[in-house]
Amino acid sequence: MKSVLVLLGVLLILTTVCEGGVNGKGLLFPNPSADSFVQLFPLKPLNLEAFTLCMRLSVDPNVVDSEERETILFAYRTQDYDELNVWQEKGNLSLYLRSSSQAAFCAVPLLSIFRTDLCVTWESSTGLTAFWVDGRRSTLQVYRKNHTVQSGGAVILGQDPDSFVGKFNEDQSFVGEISDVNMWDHVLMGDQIRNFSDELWLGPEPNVLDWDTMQDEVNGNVLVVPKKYN
Ligand SMILES: *[C@@H]1O[C@H](CO)[C@@H](O)[C@H](O)[C@H]1NC(C)=O
Ligand SMILES: *[C@@H]1O[C@H](CO)[C@@H](O)[C@H](O)[C@H]1NC(C)=O
Ligand SMILES: *[C@@H]1O[C@H](CO)[C@@H](O)[C@H](O)[C@H]1NC(C)=O
Ligand SMILES: [Ca+2]
Repeated sequence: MKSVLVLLGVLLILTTVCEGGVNGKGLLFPNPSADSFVQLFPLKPLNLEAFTLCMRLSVDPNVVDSEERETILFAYRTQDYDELNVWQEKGNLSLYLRSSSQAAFCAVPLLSIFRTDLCVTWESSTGLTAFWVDGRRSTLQVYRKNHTVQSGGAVILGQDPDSFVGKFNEDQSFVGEISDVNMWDHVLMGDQIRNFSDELWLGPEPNVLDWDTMQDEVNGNVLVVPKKYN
């Protein structure tokens, strides 16, 4: 019993639940790891027929841009599936919807030591998929037409879970900074996405993931970067 209590105490110290969210701050994943991650708690279940997912990213290019590496940028996994994952891998950005093998690939410039504003948009009715890098849109692709993203998963930054919030792999971990992870349940207009990139955001308020208000849970060696570094 005593050792259980000690273990519980250690777990409590390792896990910081931030009520009220990261509130505009950033997250620094300083080195590759198999146990540092941040779980985000969405405002509503992710059963989605369309989405816009945006975030700001800078990376350690010596690690993340090495030719053979796959680096997870965003993971949403249910018990059984990689439901919505975004990667940088072998020179492309990629979006996987309920698959670990079939993706929409996009050969945009690699992430760098300076901040990149990245948005991914997808809609079921047409399958149209785009990657937006610093407000510039990639060529549209058709991917997973008539698919629906399913609820019941966990949103994780920093690690790729191969099971529900588990089975992480250091070689796929994120190394760098992430902030402003926001998600809407529809495809925003190009002007709105460009304004996200220019930090002239006028709305609409994110209704699936809201970086300023959602709850999060920081695990392991992840630093919360004060707002003054924005
Ligand atoms: C990434 O892009 C390059 C160039 O467009 C392509 O040759 C390569 O096969 C792509 N990698 C993957 C994993 O699709
Ligand atoms: C779209 O998906 C729904 C649900 O999976 C299915 O019932 C329907 O037949 C599909 N429609 C087309 C046009 O594939
Ligand atoms: C984008 O920002 C500009 C400048 O603040 C504003 O005039 C414009 O209405 C915005 N566009 C959208 C679609 O929010
Ligand atoms: Ca994995």
